[in-house]
Amino acid sequence: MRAVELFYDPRHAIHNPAYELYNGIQTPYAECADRLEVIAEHLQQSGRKLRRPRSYDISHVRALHSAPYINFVRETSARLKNGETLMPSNFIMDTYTPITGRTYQAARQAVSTALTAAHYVLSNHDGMAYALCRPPGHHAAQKHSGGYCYFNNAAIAANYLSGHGRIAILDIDYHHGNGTQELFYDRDDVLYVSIHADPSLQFPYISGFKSETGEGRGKGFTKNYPLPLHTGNAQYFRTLRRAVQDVQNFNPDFLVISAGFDAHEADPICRFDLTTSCYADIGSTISALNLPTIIVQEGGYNLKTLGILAETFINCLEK
Ligand code: Q9C
Ligand code: ZN
Repeated sequence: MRAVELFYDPRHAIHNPAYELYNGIQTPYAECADRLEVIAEHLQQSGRKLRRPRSYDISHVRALHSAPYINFVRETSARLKNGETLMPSNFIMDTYTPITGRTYQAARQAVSTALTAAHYVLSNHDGMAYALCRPPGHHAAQKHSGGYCYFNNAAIAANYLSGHGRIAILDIDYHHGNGTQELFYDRDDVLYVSIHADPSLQFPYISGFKSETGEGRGKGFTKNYPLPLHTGNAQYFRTLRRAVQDVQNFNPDFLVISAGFDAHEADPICRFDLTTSCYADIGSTISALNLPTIIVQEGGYNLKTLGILAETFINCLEK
């Protein structure tokens, strides 16, 4: 049995925008602080210890995100008063990713949580570490962001680990991780494999098609598995087996999982039909790869099911 260390920073809750815009109408913010709170509480109640992450300096963020984009998030946060929300029109590609006075700080802490998990597996090769990150990250690209994300936690952790070996990123969030794909598109030392909803119908719309396979040295090191709406356990699991085969063929030294729970049937903003048992199978399949692995929290929006999904997934990772 390989234990999963959990890293969690309660200060994620300082980023809590009041609304997102959907077709121009203000709707409650789906990527709310309670998402991580219900996961953390559930895991603690089932007897698990949550460890505090350490802080990392800005150089890790600068390694992947452009200075103008980082400055935009920092300066915008700095000039907003408590309770003020700005729906940015520059640098942010949608109306789901507002900035508040505390967004920059929370986004930096989420990066630190992912880096702490990466640091843990560097010194514990048999171990696994789960970064309970919020805000999520996989839609954050070099020069802009969107989809509730600001800095790309998983990509920054992967880039840090890439100083120590070959990295495979497996993204099981319902949405394509356009930011992660873009950041490693021309690299052959970081494989990006994603299973997600057909982007011609679902966010982020612009990427995640099968034809996108990388460029230059990175050709062949991006793999996309778009699936139709209402994909169920059987089709998902068949696809997961293929994705895992890609990971094995690459022969990585470290594995980074971008873990969204939004492909579950009860997710309020997504449209796959996976049941809870599918997350058990995903956990077991990842565990069987037997690699030093970090899990980075991405999406998942049903407050009633998130706790049990995280617990199920972690239990099977440990088997
Ligand atoms: N009102 C992540 O899962 N679309 N981001 C919202 C529903 C945006 C998802 C539309 C989806 C972004 C990390
Ligand atoms: Zn998602």
